[in-house]
Amino acid sequence: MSYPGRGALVVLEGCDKAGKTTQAKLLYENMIKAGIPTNYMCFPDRTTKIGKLIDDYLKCNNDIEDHAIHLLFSANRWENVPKMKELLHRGTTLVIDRYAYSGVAFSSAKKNFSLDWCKQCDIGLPKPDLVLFFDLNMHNAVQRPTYGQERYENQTFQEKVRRNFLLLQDESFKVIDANRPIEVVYEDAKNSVLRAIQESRFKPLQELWVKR
Ligand code: DGP
Repeated sequence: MSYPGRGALVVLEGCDKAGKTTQAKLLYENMIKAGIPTNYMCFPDRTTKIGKLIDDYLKCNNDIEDHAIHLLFSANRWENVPKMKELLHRGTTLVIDRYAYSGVAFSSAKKNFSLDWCKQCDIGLPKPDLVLFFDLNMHNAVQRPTYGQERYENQTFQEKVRRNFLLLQDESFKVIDANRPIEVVYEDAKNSVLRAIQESRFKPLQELWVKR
């Protein structure tokens, strides 16, 4: 199958344990099976030098000042931009598990961090064509295996994160009810992704949070 034009930039967002990674992998595997050139990526990308610092921070093996860790998460996205652009312009759709919306929603849930300040370092990143926001009831989230193992996984914090995600909604957002069975959630996600692939093919890639 030949796919003219560019690939779509699809981002999966949500609070911890909302099922993003499961859905991102399902989307990736099924797009490949359908012959649609697709790559899976995730942020934080824990494989780079910056990513390793972030990994240690999340596992509470180190402490990094709040502004500094915010900038490191952003740097971890920027260091992957050349690869992302190359793939998109080659016609590959990117399915990305978390992006700058997590950056802003998590950091601005901390004391004295405004949404606006948190956005600054991610302005100009490639803008997603579609953001799937997986909305999971907190009561269901805390029941999921391994909940609570990493730094931000506590209910009060996650409730603030959820509110922040909803404040970041723009025209690319689709809210998905993640409380339903995996297959039902997947159908919803897949249909939106297929539409985004069709619609973004001949549209120029935009920049995130740039005011024109
Ligand atoms: P995950 O690997 O998807 O479980 O994400 C790891 C954790 O890091 C999760 O609690 C969400 C958080 N996180 C992801 N991106 C960012 C970011 O850019 N900034 C901050 N402060 N936290 C983030």
